[in-house]
Amino acid sequence: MSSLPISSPTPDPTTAAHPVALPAHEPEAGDLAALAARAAGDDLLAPPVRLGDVVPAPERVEADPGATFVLTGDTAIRVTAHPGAREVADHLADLLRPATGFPLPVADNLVVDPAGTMTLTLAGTPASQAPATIGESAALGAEGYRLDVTASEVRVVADTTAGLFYGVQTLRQLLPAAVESPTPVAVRWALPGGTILDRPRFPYRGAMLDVARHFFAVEDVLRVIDHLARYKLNHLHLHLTDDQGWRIAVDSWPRLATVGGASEVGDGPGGHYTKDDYRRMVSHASARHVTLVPEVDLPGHTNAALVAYPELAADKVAPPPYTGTEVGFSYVDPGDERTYDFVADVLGEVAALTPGPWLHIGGDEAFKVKGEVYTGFVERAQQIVADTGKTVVGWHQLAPAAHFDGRVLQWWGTDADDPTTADAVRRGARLIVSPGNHAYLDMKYAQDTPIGHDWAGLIDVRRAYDWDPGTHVTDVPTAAVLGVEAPLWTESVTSLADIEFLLLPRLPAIAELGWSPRTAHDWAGFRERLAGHGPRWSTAGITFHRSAEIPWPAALTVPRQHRAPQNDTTTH
Ligand code: TNX
Repeated sequence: MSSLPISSPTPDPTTAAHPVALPAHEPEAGDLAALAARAAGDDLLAPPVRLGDVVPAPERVEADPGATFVLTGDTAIRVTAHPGAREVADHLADLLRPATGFPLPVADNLVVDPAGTMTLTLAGTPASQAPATIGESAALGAEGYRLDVTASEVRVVADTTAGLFYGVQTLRQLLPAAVESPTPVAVRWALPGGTILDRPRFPYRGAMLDVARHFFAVEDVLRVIDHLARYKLNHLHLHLTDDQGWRIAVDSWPRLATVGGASEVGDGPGGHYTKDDYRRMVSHASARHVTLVPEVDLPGHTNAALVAYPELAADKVAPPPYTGTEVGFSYVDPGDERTYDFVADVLGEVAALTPGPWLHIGGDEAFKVKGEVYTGFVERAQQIVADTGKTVVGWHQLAPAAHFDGRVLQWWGTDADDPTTADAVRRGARLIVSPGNHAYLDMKYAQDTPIGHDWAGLIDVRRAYDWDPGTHVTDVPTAAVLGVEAPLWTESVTSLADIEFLLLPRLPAIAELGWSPRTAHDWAGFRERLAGHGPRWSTAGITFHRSAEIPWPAALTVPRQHRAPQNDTTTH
């Protein structure tokens, strides 16, 4: 199916009217708001959000300015009787209840009267290869959805629960920004009418969080997962180990976490995730259709492991803990068989904890392990990953090593002319693209950004947006591109507010590159659509960089639970 250009016409306010249903129960805050709005005659108002105002831009949008759905205290959510679909419906209700104050009952059968309902329909399952029964759903694929909004109902149809989940994320963005409020708000909960047909350009859309340079609590990681899900990103790569700290418990090598985890950049205490902590992250992510990609960085970036187990060092002497920000000095001994026991034990335990298909072995900046010794190590590590049943991912420094079936290279270069990577792709590798000078979220926005790096240049929102993952690396065909990922290294990042400040608003830019058809790529349109997210983040208490490139609404208020980076820069 060819992708159609985005259309987002302004609804005609004179035709947008429709009746607000009267609540059948004791009126609540939202009902009162709807009644008040009706009394004031603003049924005639167009919904505040236009159907095309979605980030990432949907593949196809057909607005129906004559139709507006208004959520009331009587709205119910109906869903196909299927555990995964039910989970999405409950997620939708959880998203809408705090701000609306509506009960929004969820019923997992489809026989209820459709009027006034939001219906999530699972049209088929890829496992059964059942023929799709509803409209265009046959073309929706593994993550696509169709959303129909009429005056009387809202329908999301998808072939998979992931597709339903993405339909729900779109729905959320189509409601007024007040929907992000943690407490009831009196507004008219209008949804713009029309149809959206949507599915992603790339199957892998991700972000990376470095929890090794600074350690972040489980709750912080869960919140980052929420941010990803909002923008239809489906992978969180966790950089779990580095010189400054080892962050995941490994039963067979317990000192990795207890000793190797007790440091971080600067003077902080560090920390590590227990296996239960990690399982919590896995389950929060999977409920949001996000796959965790654990990285154990090898053979370099391993000082913390050597502190815990000096037998892994070439000289068998424990180095002191490292809390600086240099790279490239440490390595596990590639000439000692015990190192491969360590690699197999660690990767085996991490694989067993991880339901997703990927296992990332790093491979970057191992400056002390060169040439054939390096490629020999990588080739053994690639086999060890395969022995765990996972597919190997590594930074593009793995490229010179022999191809291994299914392997994926994560390209983080700044010069797109990279014959070594292109050659690895010719030998069968697929690519995740993370150009340092476009997708690195630890780069400063501008010279005066108080945290972040600039070795790959300054990355303002436009620079994060204006490139094409499908054609970026010379001589790598789009078909070899699995997707895009935005890494956040945390040498200078010490709090959740810092994380959010660097993520937003660049993460949605990367998300659009991963999801939207190339025909939708349009900086002018993107910055307009993105502007509407400022009030959403403010209302939800999420920190973001108020980049001057984005025409934020004038009424953007400082949120109550505002958490700015230490030297308050969010107003830049
Ligand atoms: C390079 S990107 C690194 C990291 C640093 C980062 C800082 C990559 C694979 N390695 O070790 O944290 O630069 O931007």
